[in-house]
Amino acid sequence: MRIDIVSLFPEFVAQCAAFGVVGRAQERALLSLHGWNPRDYATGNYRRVDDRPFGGGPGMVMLIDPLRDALNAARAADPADARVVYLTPQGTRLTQAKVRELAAHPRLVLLCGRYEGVDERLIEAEVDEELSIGDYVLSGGELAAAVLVDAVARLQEGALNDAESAAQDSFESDGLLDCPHYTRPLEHPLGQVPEVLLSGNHAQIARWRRMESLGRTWLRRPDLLDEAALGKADRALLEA
Ligand code: 6GU
Repeated sequence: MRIDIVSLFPEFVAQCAAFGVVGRAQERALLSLHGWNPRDYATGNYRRVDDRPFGGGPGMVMLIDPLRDALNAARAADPADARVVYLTPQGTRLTQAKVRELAAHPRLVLLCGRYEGVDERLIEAEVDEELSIGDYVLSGGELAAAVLVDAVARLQEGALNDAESAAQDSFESDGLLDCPHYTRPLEHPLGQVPEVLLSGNHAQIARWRRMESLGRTWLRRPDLLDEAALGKADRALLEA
């Protein structure tokens, strides 16, 4: 998968993607990242990329042309049809379902705004989809782009090692929160390891983990239970 980042700070997103699973995905050529800076397409002595908003008010708005030229340069760099995503708090909320959908595209262009926003005409003309990563304000789209890059990279076939993939399957497929995990040492001043995990009884262990997942989801994120893939046995536990 190829992802192009259009941003005043493309190196920032690249740095976020240099480590761990995402860095490895790049080493394995499952992901390639390319940055495009609107500043490089700005004209005039000052290389302006923003200006004051019509109608007045605080802050600056990003100019159409430098962004559009950077976007077109990104598009022209590869013939595959790119899905253009603008990261903005006005977008629809990013979910794992959306991540899965985007991860299946061979090519994404991520547009990061800075300042108070981007001229709306550019968004209307060039953007396929607007996404937000949550209900809080970031000073630019770069961190959101980095979040999206990480989430789609780890879904590329071969990005995760076997153990990571297995963990991913059990958690991601049913939409519940993960259960608690423990490792050595068995005895520790901070507490005990639940007995069942030492039993060697795999059916009991699976049942315990399922109960923990259901319980945590019920306590912490009851909203997820409406969408979760629950079986009859799960429903019986929750409704008891
Ligand atoms: Cl995508 N951009 C900005 N600037 N702030 C955000 C966001 C995006 N998602 C949540 N907050």
